[in-house]
Amino acid sequence: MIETQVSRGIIATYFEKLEKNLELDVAIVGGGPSGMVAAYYLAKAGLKVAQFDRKLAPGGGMWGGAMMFNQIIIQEEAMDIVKDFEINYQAYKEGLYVMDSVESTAAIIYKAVHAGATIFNCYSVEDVIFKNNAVNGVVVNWTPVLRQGLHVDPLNILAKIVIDGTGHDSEIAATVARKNGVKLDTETGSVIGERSMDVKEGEDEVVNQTKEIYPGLYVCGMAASAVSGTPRMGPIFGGMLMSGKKVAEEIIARLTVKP
Ligand code: 48H
Repeated sequence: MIETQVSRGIIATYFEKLEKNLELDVAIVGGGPSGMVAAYYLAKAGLKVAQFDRKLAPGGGMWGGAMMFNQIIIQEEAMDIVKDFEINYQAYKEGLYVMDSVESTAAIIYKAVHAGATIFNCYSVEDVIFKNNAVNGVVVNWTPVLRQGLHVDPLNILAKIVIDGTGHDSEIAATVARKNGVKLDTETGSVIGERSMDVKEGEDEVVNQTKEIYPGLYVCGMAASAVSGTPRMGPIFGGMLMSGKKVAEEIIARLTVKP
């Protein structure tokens, strides 16, 4: 009966997908623009990558543009990435370009999945796997379970590398430091917290601070700004895209065996 086949098709293939992703090269926490861009380049390089986002729709803060005006600004330096994602754009002024935020977000998600990344939406990463003084994977649970405060234990997913792309809260870096009493690679050894707005410095620093901050744990996007205590930059998204590409390139160089 078609009724059973519809259910069976969904259940069987979903569990196949989940099982295939229990051991990853890279687990990306957060499906904002920086994490999604990283997912695309990592998957394109042939790495096994899955992305976990607590919301129903990944895309983070990109859908809404600024104050729900659904346009975003990107600077010249990031336009090669915009072209990789085949997003339509319009030149504005002084090396700045304007894009539709909904098209941009949809394009990044679509390309990441087509390149081979798997997205698990409605998943919250509540902890990491921490062994031998390194991050070795993520601990996941359903977002609705956590929101309801239900006492349900999580599942574990191993990964050679974990990326914290959780945005302003840099949740994973904060959890690693707090739970394990370890020092991160920041000026204070802990999460410093983002500074107030400075567009130029914020954009430069989000890329500079994209790095491995603890063995096995990288930060990108706003999480990199928050961890390192550099300024926010407002609704300009070039830094997010460049941060995502940078973290992917560093990990590809590390995990890909050269012929
Ligand atoms: C699963 C989680 C968890 C968790 C969070 O904030 P984002 O859009 O991320 P970025 O850093 O790629 O982009 C930042 C940009 O959107 C922005 O806010 C800018 C440029 N602000 C500048 C300014 O001045 O304000 O997305 C993060 C994603 C979200 O989708 C969350 O749902 C998800 O991460 N997330 N997913 N487990 N523990 N924590």
